[in-house]
Amino acid sequence: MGNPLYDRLFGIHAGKDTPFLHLPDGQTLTHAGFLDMAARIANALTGLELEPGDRVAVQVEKSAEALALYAACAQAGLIFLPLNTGYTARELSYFIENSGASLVVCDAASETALTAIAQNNRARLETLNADGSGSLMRRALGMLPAFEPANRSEDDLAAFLYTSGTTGRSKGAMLTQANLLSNAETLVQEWRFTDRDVLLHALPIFHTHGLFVATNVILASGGSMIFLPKFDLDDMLRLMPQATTMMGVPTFYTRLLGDNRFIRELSQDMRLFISGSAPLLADTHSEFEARTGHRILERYGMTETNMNTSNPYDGERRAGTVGFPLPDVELKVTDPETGATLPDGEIGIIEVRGPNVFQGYWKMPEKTAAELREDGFFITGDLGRIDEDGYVHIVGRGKDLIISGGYNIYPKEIELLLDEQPGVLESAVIGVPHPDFGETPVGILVPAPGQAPDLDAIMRTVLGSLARFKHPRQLILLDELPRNTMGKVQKNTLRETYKELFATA
Ligand code: MCA
Ligand code: AMP
Repeated sequence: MGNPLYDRLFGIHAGKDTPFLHLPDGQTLTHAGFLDMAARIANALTGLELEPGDRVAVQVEKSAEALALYAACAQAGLIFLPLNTGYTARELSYFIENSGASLVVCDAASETALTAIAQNNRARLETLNADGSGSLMRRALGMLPAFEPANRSEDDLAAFLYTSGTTGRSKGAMLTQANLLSNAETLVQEWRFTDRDVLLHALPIFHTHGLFVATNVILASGGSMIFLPKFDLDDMLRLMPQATTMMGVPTFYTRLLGDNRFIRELSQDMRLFISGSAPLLADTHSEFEARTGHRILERYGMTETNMNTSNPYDGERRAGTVGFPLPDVELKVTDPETGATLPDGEIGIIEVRGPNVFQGYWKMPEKTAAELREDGFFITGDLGRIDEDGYVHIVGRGKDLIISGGYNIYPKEIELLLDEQPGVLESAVIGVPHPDFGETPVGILVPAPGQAPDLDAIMRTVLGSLARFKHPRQLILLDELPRNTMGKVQKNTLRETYKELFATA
């Protein structure tokens, strides 16, 4: 039967001594060397009695070994569940429990905090550190560098990615091998990737963008990556002349443009800059073109769907739009009330269908039914329109979501925590414009009658409970929240009131 994901992304490189990862220490790992590492890890995983279909929850720093763990899971038929390194133990506990993970892999620094959580959920725990050390690699190094891939079909699950929900509970998006493969292979074609490409990779590898878009495209095309632990301006400027392509969130582009050392010559050997995960301002697009001569190619995707649309490689890359639906992806704009398809030009909710669309949320049939129609269309919650030339414009969000530096934050999750704090009657969390992160959350608190909530103490609680990127940059006390006649909080009014809060930050 085979294992399409392994065979088409990884196995195709067996025996190749061509570079795959250019690492921060100056070393280069070849495709063959990477596959050896992956096979050893796959042997270690099966040695831990994991079986195809088991979930492996992974919260580790970005490294070659971390990526090889992803390959090993594909090879052994395990479901890979990457987790943001910023998540606190409180957040992780939910993911481990909800997914029913059989194995937790974490940095040694989190071992103490996570051991009890793993034990409570009858999961094993292994460590993997940023430098490749830890118990998992100790096991792997004693193993053979060969592993017969587990038999899997394209319909088998390959990964769970948790996405926050409007109710505050995260949902595990179930992605099959076919979801990942179809998108990777389409993007290679659309963006003309070849084995000569060198991708400047500074994104985290626990999200769709850095893992499935960037890494899978390079795997499918046979190119290589300059694999940086994180976005660092000095590294980006130093290494760009060695790259041919870059993928980033808009913050990457605004930070590059904000530095005078980012001069045209640095990008003269680059053939393509791609942006996504959050709206790229048309101003950033034109400023980037003026500085470098390159027109950034913007595309649009989601955790549940991988990539949906892209501006064209050859045709006009239109600033402020996300381009056209990808081949095999159907996209329509519908009336939020009735679900009826709207004529081009009208604003409504974007819905998508295609081989890229996920299978539903793990163990959440009601939430799946609410967002994934029986006919296969996924209701994205993004507001958009299709212009007269077929370009898709995202004009806003029908869902209450804040995107900060490419990370999604659901206000409800923060509100639930704020509402529990002493002296707080209720709260509303809104996103306001931020020059570096695009948007940032601000918490508005209404004191309970006669109470004066201690904002510093509340911030300390937030600090220990939620990942850093979710922290409201400011807490504000207000006597009451603006409401409409139905009693619904008017977040638009609040956003308008506080839109200048970080205007010059
Ligand atoms: C880090 N911090 C953040 C963020 N990142 N706060 C808010 N929003 C963020 N995105 C915290 C840090 O912990 C730090 O805390 C402080 O803010 C400032 O850190 P700084 O050094 O400025 O940040 P950084 O480490 O340079 O990171 C910024 C970043 C990074 C480079 C924009 O967040 C990033 O790589 N974002 C990419 C996210 C991504 O891959 N999204 C794709 C999702 P302290 O103040 O305590 O020091 S996938 C997706 O959306 C779909 C599928 C799609 O279409 O792609
Ligand atoms: P996530 O749940 O992290 O996968 O984030 C997906 C969301 O990011 C989408 O539903 C959009 O709201 C947003 N998004 C992704 N790419 C773009 C883009 N190019 N322009 C505007 N919003 C985007």
